[in-house]
Amino acid sequence: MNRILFYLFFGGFFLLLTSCNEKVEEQISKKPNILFIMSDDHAYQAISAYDDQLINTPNIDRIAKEGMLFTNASVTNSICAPSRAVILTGKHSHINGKIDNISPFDTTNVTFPQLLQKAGYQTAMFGKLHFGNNPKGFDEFKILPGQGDYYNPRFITATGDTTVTGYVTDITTDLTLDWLKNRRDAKKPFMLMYLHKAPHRSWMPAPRHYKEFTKKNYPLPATLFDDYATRETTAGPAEMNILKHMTLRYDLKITDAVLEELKIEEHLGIGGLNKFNPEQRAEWDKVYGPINEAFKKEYSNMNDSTLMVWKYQRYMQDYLGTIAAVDENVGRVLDYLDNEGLAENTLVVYTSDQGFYLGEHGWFDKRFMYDESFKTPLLIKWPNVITPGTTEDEMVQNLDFAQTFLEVAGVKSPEDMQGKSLVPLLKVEKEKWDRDAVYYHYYEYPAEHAVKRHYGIATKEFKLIHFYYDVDVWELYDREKDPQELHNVFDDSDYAQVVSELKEKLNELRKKYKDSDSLSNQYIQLYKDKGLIEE
Ligand code: SGN
Ligand code: CA
Repeated sequence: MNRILFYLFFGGFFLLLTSCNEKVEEQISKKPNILFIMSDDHAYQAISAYDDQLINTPNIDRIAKEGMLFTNASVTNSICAPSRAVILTGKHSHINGKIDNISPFDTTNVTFPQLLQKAGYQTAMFGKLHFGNNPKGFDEFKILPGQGDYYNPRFITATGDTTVTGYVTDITTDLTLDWLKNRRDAKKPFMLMYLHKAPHRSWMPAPRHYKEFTKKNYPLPATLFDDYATRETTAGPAEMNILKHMTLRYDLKITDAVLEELKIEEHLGIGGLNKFNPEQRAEWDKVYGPINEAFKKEYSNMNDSTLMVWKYQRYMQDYLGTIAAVDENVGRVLDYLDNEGLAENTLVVYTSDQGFYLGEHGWFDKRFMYDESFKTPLLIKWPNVITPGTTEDEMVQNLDFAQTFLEVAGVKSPEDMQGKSLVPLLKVEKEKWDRDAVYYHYYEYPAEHAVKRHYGIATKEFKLIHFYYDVDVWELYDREKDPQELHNVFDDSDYAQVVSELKEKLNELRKKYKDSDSLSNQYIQLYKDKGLIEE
């Protein structure tokens, strides 16, 4: 009797597993739609699915609730246009050639949208690309020129430019929904890139969020007053400290009149404020006027420490204010997919072009291989494939998107793409994921924010970084013991063995990805040729 029960139970369990797997395979074979949502500079610390201390983002969180939250997603080069080039080509910056924001993207590169378009996908892109040229492989695109504007933005289209009155996050979404509603061919699968400018500097929220966010006070990050000990020549010289480098006028919206009265001189202009029409300006002044008045009164009593805290709070109010609109608009698009019955067969990704410092190490901006800018948010939902509410801690990178989307669409990836499809991780039954280290290389120096050139390797336990060009400095972080990366233990004899093993592993990765000192030198020469650095 017991034996019969045993066979019945395990037989049933086996049948259930087989039918689950069949369902997953059936769904995968369906050629799903792909919706790729990316914002610009959106720190994972500012998504409540990761951390709810700063802001509530219920709509972005929905993607994790219905799908998967990646806790170890990183970029290969933490800066805007290079990250986008890596995403589109599936190749590291040193191979696709887009090492920084300065040079235009080489359009002879093959990108995954071109391959999907050839395979019968409809393709469209709306929002920020930041390439210096138009994207290839898209049936339709409306993109912002360069960084684009928060208010009344101009868009580049295949048939000419158009300027739209309003707020960029709302407009990018309107354009996206308009395409889905009116120009999508229901007979074909689609791949849609919906790319927000927000929350990029200079952090200008939508009018409906001015009041709520400027009233808030945020918890101070533990490393706000980092003194950069053990990182004196690398983190130390970076020009992205909130106290020293964040500007009152451009970043924190203190007016010329107030600055003049306080005898504060600043070189950066008024940014997006000059794009307002009179009605928009009036709405802005109603809320930001009193902030200016209060600052005028308080300024003379401030010391470095109180000014740092004041600046941090102002920074967070505006940065997070812009995210509120991103979250609402992501909700609009998800609702549309749900209501039209499209959600069932659509894979949705939410990510950022890189992470961002929200006061950690005293900083704003990104670029470093330290966690807050190296890691990036990643949430994916794919009904009937991903088990809702899953958390995934394997090491994945923006390098992996191209091959993931190609596999999802049943298209073979070109041999020279360098990532790895995430599909095995997305399936209910995980196949083996044999990556235990990732590679990183940042180039844009000398340049704004003064973050030195560096490359490195990260495993779950350690991070080894080499800063070069005008320094020759190695750093090692014990990620488990020192998650805030405050103690460079490269010279600590206890870690000698780790250093030697990681150096070897780093060399292997550099070989595998075809990076080398001679390539680094060629990219330095490029800066010399362009007159960006002196011979
Ligand atoms: C602008 C910003 C920088 C930022 C870069 C790159 N300065 O130059 O703070 O690091 O963009 O950002 S600003 O004065 O123009 O706002 S990226 O996301 O496009 O790479
Ligand atoms: Ca960016």
